[in-house]
Amino acid sequence: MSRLRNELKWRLKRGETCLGAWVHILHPVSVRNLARSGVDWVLFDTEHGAASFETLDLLVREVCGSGATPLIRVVWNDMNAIKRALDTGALGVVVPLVETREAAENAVRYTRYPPEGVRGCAPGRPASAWGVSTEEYLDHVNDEMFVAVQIETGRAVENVEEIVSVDGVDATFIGPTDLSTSTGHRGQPFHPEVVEMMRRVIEASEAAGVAPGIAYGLGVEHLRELIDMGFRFIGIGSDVSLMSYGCQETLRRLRGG
Ligand code: 3PY
Ligand code: MG
Repeated sequence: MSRLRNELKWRLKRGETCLGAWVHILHPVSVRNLARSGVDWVLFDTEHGAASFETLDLLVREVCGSGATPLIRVVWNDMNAIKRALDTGALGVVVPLVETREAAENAVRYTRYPPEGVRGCAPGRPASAWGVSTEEYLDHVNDEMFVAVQIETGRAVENVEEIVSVDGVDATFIGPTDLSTSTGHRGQPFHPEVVEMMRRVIEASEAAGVAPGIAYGLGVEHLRELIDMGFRFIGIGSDVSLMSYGCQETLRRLRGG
């Protein structure tokens, strides 16, 4: 079996739940430890995050082979943004603000080398990040590629059944902040009307064999509720929030209270 294997993709396909974390601390020691902490995926953010591709080139390889799948959220559903993201060695993308079937089809095409897609071909850097030959990378990467589309507007919810029907879409990934803001509930990411929209996305995704995902929850109890609602591709926090949580919990237990 190739070292280039995307456990996240195959586990979600089997109906499992996969938990991951966002990277804010752009340092190899922090990224390496996060990737080896037991999370199923690690997400670097180039939509709202500060990382440049020069930095990501060094950090993504800390995740390759760790057991966690390295993902990048791209700034936009753009062929060049996706090409540059995947050239770091990331084995999947999270695409923001996908609203139509056509946008989802494009996102998938941008991630695949021809003939399946239109990704420009220069496999040297991503193959080296994984420690495999360019031949091995080319042989496996189209099949191992993971694509999550963010559902975060009313229009996207209206079109969700069409969006999840696109071959190659592995997961939906609700952005509660954008979804609530764009539907008149700014500051209330889990307003009951927003939660109703989330339920529709979960149902449509599962019916199409796509994993329903969500970017974040509001703490451990709430994350448990989100799992019980049916989400299976879930952000449990960031390196920063998890470090704070670990510190606060440890101190609480030692000091009581
Ligand atoms: C959102 O909430 O809109 C996101 O994209 C993830 O935080
Ligand atoms: Mg968003």
